[in-house]
Amino acid sequence: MIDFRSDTVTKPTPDMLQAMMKAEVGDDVMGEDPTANLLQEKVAALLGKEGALFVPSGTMANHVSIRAWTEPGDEVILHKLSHTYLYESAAAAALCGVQLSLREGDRGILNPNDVAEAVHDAQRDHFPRSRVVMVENTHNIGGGSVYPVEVVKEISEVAKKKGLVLHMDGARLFNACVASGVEPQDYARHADSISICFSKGLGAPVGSAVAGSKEFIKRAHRFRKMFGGGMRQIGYLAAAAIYALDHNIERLAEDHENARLLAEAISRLECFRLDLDAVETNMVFFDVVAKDLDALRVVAMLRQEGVLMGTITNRRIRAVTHLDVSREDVLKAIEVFEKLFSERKT
Ligand code: TLP
Repeated sequence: MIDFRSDTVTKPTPDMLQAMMKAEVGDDVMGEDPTANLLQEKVAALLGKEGALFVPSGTMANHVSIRAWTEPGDEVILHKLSHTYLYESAAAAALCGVQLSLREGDRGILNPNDVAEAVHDAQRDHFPRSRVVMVENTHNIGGGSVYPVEVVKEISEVAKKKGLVLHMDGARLFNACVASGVEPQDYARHADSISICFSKGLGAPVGSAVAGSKEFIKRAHRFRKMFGGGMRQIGYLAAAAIYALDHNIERLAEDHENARLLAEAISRLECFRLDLDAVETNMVFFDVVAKDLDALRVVAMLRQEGVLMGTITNRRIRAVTHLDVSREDVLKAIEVFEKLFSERKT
C-alpha cells in the first residue's frame, strides 16, 4: 500500500530505532529523564524560547497552551478551518472552557485587520475576554499553506497592542520553514507560544512540544499533568524526536517535490479539479468534478489498486507526502490514477 492518508503514518527507521534503544531514561514526572530534558533544551534553542515541554500529541500541545493562557469564559480567535476547531474533539470547550471566535481567510491564513476587528472591548462585561489569537502554520485544511512571516508579524502586533497573546500551531512548522526559507526562530519570535510535532513530517512515532517563556512553560507543565500527559520513562520517545530534528528536517523538500509531481499529474485529469498554485508543501487537495463519481468512490477505487488517500468532504480528497512515500511510490500512484481516471470525463 502507498499511504498518502497523512504524514502521521510513518514508522521509525532502523536508525531512529537504534537511537531510541540507546536512550538514557528516568522518571520525567520527577523531571529526571535526561533525554527528555535534552530534547526540551534543544527545542527551546531551535525556537529561540526560554523553555519547552514535551507532550504526547499535537492536540495536547495546543490545549495545554490554550489552557495556560486563558481562564474559562475567555475567547480564542482562530481560522474557521483550523485543526483546533475541526479535529480536536472540542477540547477547547471541554478542557479549557473557552469560546472560539471563528474567522475567514484565504487558504487558512488570517487577515490582521480582521483579527483586530474580532477583539472585544475588554471594558464591557457583556463580552468574552479576547485572550489568544491562534495561527496554524502550515495550515492543514487551507491546503498545507505557508503563513507569510510578515503576516504572522502583523497579527502578533495586533495581538500585543490589544493585550492578547499569539499561539502558533506549528504541527508542520518545518514544512513552512523549508518551503519559505524562513528560519524556525523567525516565525517563533512572533509567537508567545508555539507547538511543533515530531510525529508528522519529521517521522517520529509519537510526540510534540510547546515552547515559550519560563512562566508559560511552568503553567503548561501543570496542565499537561492535569490532562493526563505526565509521562515517565519517555527518553525512548524523546530520542526519536531528537533523531527526527537532527535528520529529517531538510529532507522535507523531497516531500514537497513529490507532492508537486503528484499534483501535476492529477491536475491533468479531466474528472478532477486541482489548483496547482495551492500546492505549497506536502499536501495535495483536489475535488472530484465528474458527476458519476464522488470522493468516497474515488478513494475506494484507489484502495483497490494499493493507493490510500483520505476524504475531506464528499467531493474533496487529501493526499499527503512523507518519509515513507518515495518518488517511485509517487510514480506508481500516478500510473494508478492514469489507469483509473484518464478516460473519465466531467
Ligand atoms: N492532523 C492530522 C489529523 O488529525 C487530521 C492529519 O492527518 O493531518 N495541528 C495540526 C495542524 C494537525 O494537522 C494535527 C494532526 C494536529 C494539530 C494534532 O496532532 P495529533 O494528531 O498529534 O494530536
